[in-house]
Amino acid sequence: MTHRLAREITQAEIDEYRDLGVVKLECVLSQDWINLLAEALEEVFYTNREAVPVFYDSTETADKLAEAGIAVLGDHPAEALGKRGRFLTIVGGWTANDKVRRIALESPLGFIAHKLFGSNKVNYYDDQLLIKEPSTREYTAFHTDEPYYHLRGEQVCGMWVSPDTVTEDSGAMQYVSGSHLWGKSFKPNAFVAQNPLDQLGLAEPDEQQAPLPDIEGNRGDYDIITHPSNPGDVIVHHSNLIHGSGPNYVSDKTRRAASFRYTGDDVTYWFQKSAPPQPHHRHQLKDGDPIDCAQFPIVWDSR
Ligand SMILES: O=C(O)CCC(=O)C(=O)O
Repeated sequence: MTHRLAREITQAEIDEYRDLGVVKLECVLSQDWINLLAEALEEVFYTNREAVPVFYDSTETADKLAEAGIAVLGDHPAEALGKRGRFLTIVGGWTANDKVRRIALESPLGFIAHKLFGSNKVNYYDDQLLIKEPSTREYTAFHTDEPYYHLRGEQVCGMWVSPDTVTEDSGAMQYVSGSHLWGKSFKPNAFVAQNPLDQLGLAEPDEQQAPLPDIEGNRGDYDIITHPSNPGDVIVHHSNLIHGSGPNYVSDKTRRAASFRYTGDDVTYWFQKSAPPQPHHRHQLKDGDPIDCAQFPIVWDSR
């Protein structure tokens, strides 16, 4: 297993991350990490799901919301798909699966965060693992990650990695370019619908947060970057950047992905009441504390 990147990160890529809030680093992960990720996702979703701390069947959630009269995101081509696939999500996979843990803590992802942040120290925060099975209708509604985290600071990113070739049709990630610089904090949403969680009674309201605008319904008004990806690519986004994805319209390919979250020097712990509670987040730190502890291990240190 190589702990080095397959190639150097360029200054242009660092600038792109800072200016747009997202950069796709092509061909940076070696095949052994990609294979390990494919095995890890298979294990956590299909053979050992009971072990993970947080599991959502977002297709089931979408159906429940629709029954309750909530407008779930959808479109005609997605509704016309044949046998319906599921949109499944896990949070905290690294606490339950050794392979996810190895990728999170030992792969070159920590080094990538160090390069993009310009940070001397990098901590691992958590992961979200996502599967859109063949013919999955559900969108991932546009959102930012910041309101789901108990953190303050600029140096927080998600690294989206797939062991599959992901096309526009199979749910490639989409990002609202530059939105990390809007200076706003947005309410978290239910992922399959644009409604804020607090409106659905699923999170505490936070008066500092605004509802997200309807980006999906007004796509022409925004600069949306779509990033199809190949195995070996790592797409890094700022935690305040608005992002989402479409259905998996492909009938014979699962779209598997992991989003690994890292933080840099300027980040401290802050309890966030809007964040859905998660059993593996133990809240032993106080607001303003540095986040170094077993829950958020240091993965890069050049101090
Ligand atoms: O894969 C998706 O559809 C969503 C991923 C995401 O929200 C993230 O990486 O933070």
